[in-house]
Amino acid sequence: MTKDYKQMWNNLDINLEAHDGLLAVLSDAYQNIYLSQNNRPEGMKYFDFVISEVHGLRIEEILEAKKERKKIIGTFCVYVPEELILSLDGVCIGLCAGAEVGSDEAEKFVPRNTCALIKAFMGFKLAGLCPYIQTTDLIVGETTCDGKKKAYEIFDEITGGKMYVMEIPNKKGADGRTLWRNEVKRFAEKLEALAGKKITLKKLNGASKIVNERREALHRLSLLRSFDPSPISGLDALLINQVSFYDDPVRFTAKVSELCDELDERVKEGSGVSEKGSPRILVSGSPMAVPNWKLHAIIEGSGATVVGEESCVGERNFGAILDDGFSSVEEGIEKIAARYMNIHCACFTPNDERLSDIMEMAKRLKTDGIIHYAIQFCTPYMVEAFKAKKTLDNKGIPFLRIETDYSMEDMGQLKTRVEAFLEMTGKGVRS
Ligand code: BJ8
Repeated sequence: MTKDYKQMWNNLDINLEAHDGLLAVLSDAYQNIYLSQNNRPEGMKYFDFVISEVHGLRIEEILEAKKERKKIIGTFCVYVPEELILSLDGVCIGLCAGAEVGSDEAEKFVPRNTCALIKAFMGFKLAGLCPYIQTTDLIVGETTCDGKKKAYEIFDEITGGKMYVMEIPNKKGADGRTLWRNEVKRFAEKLEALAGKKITLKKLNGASKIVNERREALHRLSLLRSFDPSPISGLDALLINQVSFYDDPVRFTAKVSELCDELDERVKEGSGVSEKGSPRILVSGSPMAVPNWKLHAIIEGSGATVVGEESCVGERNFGAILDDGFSSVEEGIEKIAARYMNIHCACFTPNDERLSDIMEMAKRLKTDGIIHYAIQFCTPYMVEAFKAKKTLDNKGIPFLRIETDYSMEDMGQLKTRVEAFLEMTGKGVRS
């Protein structure tokens, strides 16, 4: 950290002692997992810096924005339309949910067999460890999986009534789309009431451009990973996708674009993070919120490269580009609603589009195998894995199903399974 933020954290009611412990663990993990990698692109220095300041400088920036009367909106899902938040000069932040913290406190409110992501967002708040939650004016939930939608009722009480829940349909038919369009309108009205101003066409077009440019930069990064050798590790690409949820979007896009220029050069030189011909793995499934780096660390520690994430912290977040350049706010809201319905979360039924996305990515990224990742007790992804496996088995693409949580206890067992899987792909384990 560039300076001492204790006073700021204290003002935000952070549990200083526990928070110091969390930052120490995070820093060690980062050192071991990230900074020990070979041949990292220079452009990763910016993202290393962002992570080192994850609860420092970025929080300071958000508090500055609050002083300028900007509203801080916390989110947990890629269905929340960021364009609307930015069009009212708000700041959109994906909240902390990727580490095993405050589980004991969380389990006083939710059953033990709740997914780690839900327990983590409750645990971060209950243990006083997330400065982002403390800065929020509104926290937006969604009726996606049952665990989340019921946990939000409790979270509303815990956060003193900050929750606002968007209703997401279960099916994408005409009725579902109408419901969703109305929800997007209702959300726009909620934000307008909070900000005390109206969304203008100019602002909505400007905000849509900012978010689309970030999507395009992340898409460019994704395309660069299709080269062999990949010019960037899966761990680094995952980190960039994680950072996209809380960094300033304009600055973030500029930094990803700079990094991609460097990666272009690497591709021309044939230089990468692994030997040409190393196993290439697509990870598909539940989202991996920061600092959940466990599976990528195991896969890449076994000599393979993760070349893509069919995940909300990955392709599902940036894959669909918004048809922007609206001629009215109403048209903008229609198109925004339509764009978000193109995200293929396992919470929908049927969800065959996700299977097509996996196939498309497997082909584009020239993958040797797919590792399906479900957070333990995440029913939508655990169940959908069966269909995904059947589809990929039929195409002869190796497929491994993994269910795990945020603890490190099963690291050895997972490594053995991943190594056996890499052998099965015909590429074997390289170290
Ligand atoms: S669009 S994946 S971000 S809901 S891991 S809490 S699903 S039990 S996070 Fe998600 Fe939006 Fe869908 Fe994406 Fe429930 Fe599963 Fe836990 Fe999950």
